[in-house]
Amino acid sequence: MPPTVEPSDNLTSLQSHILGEEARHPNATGEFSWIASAISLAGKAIGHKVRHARLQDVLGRAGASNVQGEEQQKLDVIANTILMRILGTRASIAVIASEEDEQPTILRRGSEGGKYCVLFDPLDGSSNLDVGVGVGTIFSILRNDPLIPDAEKTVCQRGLRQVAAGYILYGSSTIFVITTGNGVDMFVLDHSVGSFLLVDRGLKIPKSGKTYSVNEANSSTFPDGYRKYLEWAHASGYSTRYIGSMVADVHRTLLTGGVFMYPPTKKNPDGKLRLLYEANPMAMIVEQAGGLAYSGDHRTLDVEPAKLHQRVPVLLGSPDEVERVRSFL
Ligand code: AHM
Ligand code: MG
Repeated sequence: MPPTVEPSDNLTSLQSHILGEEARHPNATGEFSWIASAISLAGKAIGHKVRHARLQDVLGRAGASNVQGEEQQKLDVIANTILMRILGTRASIAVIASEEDEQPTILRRGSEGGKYCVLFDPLDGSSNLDVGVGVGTIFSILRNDPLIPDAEKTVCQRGLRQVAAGYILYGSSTIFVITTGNGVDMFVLDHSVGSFLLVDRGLKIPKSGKTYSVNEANSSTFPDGYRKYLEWAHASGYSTRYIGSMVADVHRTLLTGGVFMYPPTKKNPDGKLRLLYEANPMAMIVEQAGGLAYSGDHRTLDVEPAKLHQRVPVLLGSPDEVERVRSFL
């Protein structure tokens, strides 16, 4: 008897899903799906490196610091190179900007067909790599404004203007989460077929959830309101979960509810996380899933960026829980 394909078998790949979405827009050129396929290919290549890190001796420090004074891991550099190389081949990308590079890279001008800017953190949470904890790639896609000659100014757009955003989590499975402004879809890498396959469409974050995720060791230097919230959460039967890897912490919050935060601290008075390639893409995903995301008093997606590596405080998650934290601030 020939093998059967059950209706429940998952056969929708990321590629076909994006092509299908594009086909619904009469003016779509297919360029966006080329970018999504580049990011998915880079995700597979980076995921492979992450899984084999211990075997291939690519764990540990690269011996250099990035522009933000943070020590680069060998895999930060490898992941950055993989993304740069693969995205560099896509004809519609004008500018790419990475957490690891001081300045954005101009690939081509608007007059040469450059329509999009891609911003990314190639390997977020990389200090966790040596101990086998989940890490991730975060990306944000913006339209290129051909009238702005300066690359840094071109990428300094408010999060509301993102065309798409997402992350890849290299955890116990490799998970690709993306939004193009029409809900949030989740894919899992099936190594046997080599594709990210659709596992959830129109993902919704739970409205509430009794979990908070924050580096509580910094709490003595948090602004008062956060400390009061934590006291309230302790007294109200909340649990704490903190991996210290934003992609993994946000992914858990998205699926099971609760709140994730990186408040201002004495060491990082503006917060630690970067607006353009960490806070904004995560805020778009969380909002598209029905959650909320704030940076200080402002909705994160409303913050006007002043520079590429700008940091902002982050508070995101289930709507009820984010509002609760805000009521203390
Ligand atoms: P990175 O981009 O240098 O990896 O730093 C960002 C990471 C996030 O993944 C995580 O949320 C945060 O730093 C953890 O910081 P801390 O160790 O201060 O709690
Ligand atoms: Mg990061």
